[in-house]
Amino acid sequence: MENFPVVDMKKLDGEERAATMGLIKEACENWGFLELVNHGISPELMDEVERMTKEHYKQCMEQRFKEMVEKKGLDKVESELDDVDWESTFFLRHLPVSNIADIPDLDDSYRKVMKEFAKDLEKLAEELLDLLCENLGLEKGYLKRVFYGSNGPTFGTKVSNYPPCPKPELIKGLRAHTDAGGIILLFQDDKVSGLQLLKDDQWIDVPPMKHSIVINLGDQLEVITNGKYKSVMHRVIAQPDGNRMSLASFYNPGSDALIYPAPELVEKEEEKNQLYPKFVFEDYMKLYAGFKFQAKEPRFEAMKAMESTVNLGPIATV
Ligand SMILES: O=C(O)CCC(=O)C(=O)O
Ligand SMILES: [Fe+2]
Repeated sequence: MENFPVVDMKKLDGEERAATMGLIKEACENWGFLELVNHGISPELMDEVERMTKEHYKQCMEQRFKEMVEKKGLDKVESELDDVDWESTFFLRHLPVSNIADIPDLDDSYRKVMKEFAKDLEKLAEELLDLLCENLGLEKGYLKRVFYGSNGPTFGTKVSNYPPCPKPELIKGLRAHTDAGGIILLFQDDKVSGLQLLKDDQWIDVPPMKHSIVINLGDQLEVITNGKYKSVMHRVIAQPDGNRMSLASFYNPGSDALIYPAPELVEKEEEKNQLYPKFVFEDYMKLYAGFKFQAKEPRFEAMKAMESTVNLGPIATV
């Protein structure tokens, strides 16, 4: 089997640039996932983020998780559950407006480190969008502009812990889904594994690797690239031993951004019979909220049906 694509971003600066761009292209076309090393985010900062996230879990989240498990009887289930995930999470929003100051239980040093980490991730996300543009033959800045809408992109981090699970065959850490948004940057535990992606009908482990950032593509990039790149199903398997930490940062379009296939990527003969819809991102998110753990195709179909009843084009004045 082919190896999971690992991209050394340092090579983008030297004579291996073309080969590295080729690797990114291949990963986007065939995996929807890739793992970045030498991505420019300092290993010391990542170590701080990890240390503080694990400490915060112990101090503020673990007890709450155990009480939830007890209350719902999750440790005693006898058959597979498809409506619950074995995870403990909280969400930090960075853009358009940060909510870090409003999240209870975070100490000031953790807030400061997370802000710094988010700034670096935002920069990396935008750099990656331009690499994608280059590979797709789109003008530099195209994806960033599409995501901008009128208030800039939406960007946030889901901080998760997947505690040891006594029944991993019956409860998933996180059920299979594709991500709704744009580009996702994941800082995952380097010791406890669990993330898997679906490739050619097989679940494949995303290998833990110290100080790497795992990238995957969301539904919006599938629409904008007219299916040249696809969002890929993934899930987290809970482990019987060890607590897995992950920080998934979602760089998404702004709520009023208009999403549709880039005209350069639509073949002439496809124009009448477009595969993908045109919609406002927040409408997609409203739909996704209820159907996250289902296939994306019906979501695209529902947006198409909406498109035929709403005119998203310029308003005719004559
Ligand atoms: O925790 C992970 O590794 C993945 C999380 C994820 O896929 C998500 O939150 O959408
Ligand atoms: Fe996801």
